[in-house]
Amino acid sequence: MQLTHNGIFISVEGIEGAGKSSAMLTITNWLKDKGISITTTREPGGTKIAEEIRQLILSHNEENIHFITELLLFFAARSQNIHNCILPALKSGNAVIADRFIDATFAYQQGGRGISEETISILEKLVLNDLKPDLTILLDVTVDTGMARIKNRAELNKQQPDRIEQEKLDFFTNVRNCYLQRAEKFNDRIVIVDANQSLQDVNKQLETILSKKLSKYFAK
Ligand code: Z5A
Repeated sequence: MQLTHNGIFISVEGIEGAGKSSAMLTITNWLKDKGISITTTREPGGTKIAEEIRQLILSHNEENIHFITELLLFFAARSQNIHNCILPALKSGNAVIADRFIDATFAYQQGGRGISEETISILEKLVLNDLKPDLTILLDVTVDTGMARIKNRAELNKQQPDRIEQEKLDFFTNVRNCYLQRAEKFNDRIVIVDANQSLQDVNKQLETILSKKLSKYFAK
């Protein structure tokens, strides 16, 4: 099957432990089965410089990172990702699948940190310049379930939480609520998946959404 336009841009969102990693894999395999070339990326990250900015954002520092500095760092990484990874891939006709994109900034920096929507929108306009995903999958999980999964994974891998993962439950509740509000506001683009279910059921939901939402991109 051929894409009828140059590329397709899909982002995957959700709080910690929502299951983004396995959803990325399911989406990739679904598109590959249709003969589509895939570029995967993640935010913050996706290019060498953006990955270096990621390290800076997520590591524990002696010096406090001000929330506006943090916001600018997310957008600096995103600018690199857009210009050096996402746009070239879309222009060559690939499907780009991003583990987080702009909705994460509204959810975490507006919902979590309390920065105004207007401030974030100014940077959105500057950096994205009207680029937006064709489809955003929001894996919605309760904060308790998400945190329990992360705790299990950390115990298994003997990992410490990163700088953002160590935030309190309230922070993640606000992040989740902001994601849900955006899903309501942009209901033509953002589709909610109930990620509290088993991996098998989540995958079924994903495949149904992909078939429904992406059929228009494939030639008969
Ligand atoms: N951030 C921000 O603040 N602003 C921004 O603009 C952007 C990001 C872009 C890095 O993100 C951090 O940056 C993140 C948001 C912030 N902050 N935090 N904290 P990241 O995406 O790189 O990191 P993450 O959100 O911490 O990823 P994660 O914890 O790995 O979440 P996940 O990918 O959804 O987790 P997972 O590996 O898919 O699943 C976690 C575990 O649960 C794993 O053991 C799975 O096997 C298990 N799992 C998953 N789904 C299920 C189901 N359905 N049933 C049972 N078990 C499951």
